[in-house]
Amino acid sequence: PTENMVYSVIAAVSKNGGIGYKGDLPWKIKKEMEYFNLMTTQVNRKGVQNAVIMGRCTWQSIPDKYRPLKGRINVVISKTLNSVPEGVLLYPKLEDALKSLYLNDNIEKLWVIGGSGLYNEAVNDKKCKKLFITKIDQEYLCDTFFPDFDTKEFEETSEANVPKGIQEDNGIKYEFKVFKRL
Ligand code: FOL
Repeated sequence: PTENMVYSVIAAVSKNGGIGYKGDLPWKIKKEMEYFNLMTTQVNRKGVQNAVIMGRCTWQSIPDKYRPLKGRINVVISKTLNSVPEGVLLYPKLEDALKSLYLNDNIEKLWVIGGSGLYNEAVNDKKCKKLFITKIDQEYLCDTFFPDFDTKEFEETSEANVPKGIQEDNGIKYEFKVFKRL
């Protein structure tokens, strides 16, 4: 069982390495958000869903109208939150969540969707096999950043359903990258 305990990271990162500012995304890129929605939602089997695993601040950053993220099992990692809406799972630690989610045959893929604390755990965890990183070709004022990771541990790869080349939405250029752990 433990050999199937794998998961991926998905993040959008600015040129200066940022992922957030004052509890929000530093940018508004509709098509990029649609990519996040598609990648985290789509499954290969019927009757299953993916899980999106996030820290407390990321949970609280999702607009009310989109929260919990639909069509996905929402999992919040927090030692301080007391309650989450019905159907949302709450665990004190990432490892606790992973152990329990892997036992559930109705869950297909596990996605860590932020923020910096969970991203940092994930890039240093051998069970995290892939990083889906959107590189946004602009600098933004940010107060949270994607962690530095050992580039020698990863190589760029291509992936079905991930568009290649430079993308652009309302004047902002970005590129979808996928890295797999070596
Ligand atoms: N990864 C990528 N590639 N882009 C992101 O914007 C991103 N954001 C987070 C984590 N990984 C990411 C965390 N922040 C929503 C809001 C904030 C957020 C993640 C998701 C959200 O409201 N999502 C809805 C939007 C649907 C839509 O506009 O199409 C969803 O259903 O996914």
